[in-house]
Amino acid sequence: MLRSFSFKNSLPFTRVCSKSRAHSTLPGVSSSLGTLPTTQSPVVSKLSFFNSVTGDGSKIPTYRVLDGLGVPVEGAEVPEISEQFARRLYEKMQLLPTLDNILYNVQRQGKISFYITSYGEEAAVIGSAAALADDDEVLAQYRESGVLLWRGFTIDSIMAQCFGNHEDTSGKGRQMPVHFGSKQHHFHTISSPLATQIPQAAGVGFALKRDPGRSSKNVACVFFGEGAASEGDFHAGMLLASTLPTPTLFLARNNGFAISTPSSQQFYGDSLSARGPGYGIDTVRVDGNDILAVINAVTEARRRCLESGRAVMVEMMTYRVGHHSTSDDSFAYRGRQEVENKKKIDNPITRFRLFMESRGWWNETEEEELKSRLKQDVLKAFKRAETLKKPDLKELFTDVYAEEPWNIKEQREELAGLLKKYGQVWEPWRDELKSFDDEGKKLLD
Ligand SMILES: Cc1ncc(C[n+]2csc(CCOP(=O)(O)OP(=O)(O)O)c2C)c(N)n1
Ligand SMILES: [Mg+2]
Repeated sequence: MLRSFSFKNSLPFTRVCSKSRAHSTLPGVSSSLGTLPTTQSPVVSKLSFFNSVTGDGSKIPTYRVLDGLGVPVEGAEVPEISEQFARRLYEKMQLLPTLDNILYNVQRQGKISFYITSYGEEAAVIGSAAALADDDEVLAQYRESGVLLWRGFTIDSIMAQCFGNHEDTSGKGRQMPVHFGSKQHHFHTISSPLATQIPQAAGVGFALKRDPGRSSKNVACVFFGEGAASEGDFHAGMLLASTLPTPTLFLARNNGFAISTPSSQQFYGDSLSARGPGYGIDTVRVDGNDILAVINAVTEARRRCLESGRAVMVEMMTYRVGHHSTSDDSFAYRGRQEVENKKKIDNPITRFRLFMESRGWWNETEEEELKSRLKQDVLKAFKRAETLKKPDLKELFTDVYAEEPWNIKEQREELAGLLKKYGQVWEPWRDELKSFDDEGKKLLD
């Protein structure tokens, strides 16, 4: 077990022992008055309010392994990773901005409708993925495609989903770009309404607990932003997971913004970490731009989750360097200089690269080779994806219901009628129909 950082699961006047909860009193307060009959709460005679998890009013600390220049901080335990593993981490971190750069521009060219980048959050996402088992169930928000990449989801599959072509086997082209899902990779399909994945994850944790083949083997891991944590669903999910209890791992990406709303307007207390102990959940705050800190924290959090069968939370402090999405211009609400500074001072990729260089595991030539290879791979996949046809048009009406309801039938028949009438005579439709595998013909059967 790691000793150099601690999880919090108590208010100031209690201490958590490894198995049972022992309670001492606030400094200077006598506990000789015993406890209430209904709880273990010690009775005191001094009126005292509290508003801090640390007890002394200080902020919950942030766990770090590497400093901003990739040098281990004093007393830190560097996880024992091999050169090969470090290279895999680095390559996947670099793949994210390569994909983001190209797909952002592809959206700007009007070839896909939407895109969301992971800029600045590469360590939080790849580090978490690396600390999980590949068959842990992941319920993501939308900025975590790196988990899929870590698990072997291919660049072609990323493109297929974004273009909605017939290789998008999970969504069959019916989802917005970035709404990835893959049963094979234990990655539940992203849903746009914020925070819905959080109570769902508590339920997935419950299902795992009830499955003899997977209980004590897998966790349900849920990613969410600090903005999503302002939704009621966050609290419902935390409560459910902590009381049932279920092995649910809460991974919060605190990246400073919910579109244009800064995190300072999301909470008044000590951010998300302060909420964990309120639900009796072991919690730790970590530097989310330090991949080694993320790996240590998530590894230990997952271990606790499995050992106790209870929820655990990790809050990863990071910064959203990119715009919220292709529908946003973040310079309307934050300064360019602030973003430029963050890119330089706290860059998660540079930090890890410097660490690797200090071990003799990386150099300038390899850096250039990797970047050029990744760019070629992504461009090749993009060019291929845009030539592939979309799934059959009739797939638009399938899969949601076991039996087709009357309103879907009505819509399907209406479209079939319009296609019969205009499909071959109206040029825009004739051209558009060619982009589907069945050219719309199966709808007319
Ligand atoms: C219920 C709901 N309300 C609003 C939105 C619009 N929306 C999409 S993303 C977002 C911000 C979420 O911020 P955060 O959870 O911090 O995640 P981040 O984008 O920073 O990764 C909002 C408000 C939505 N998708 N769903
Ligand atoms: Mg955010």
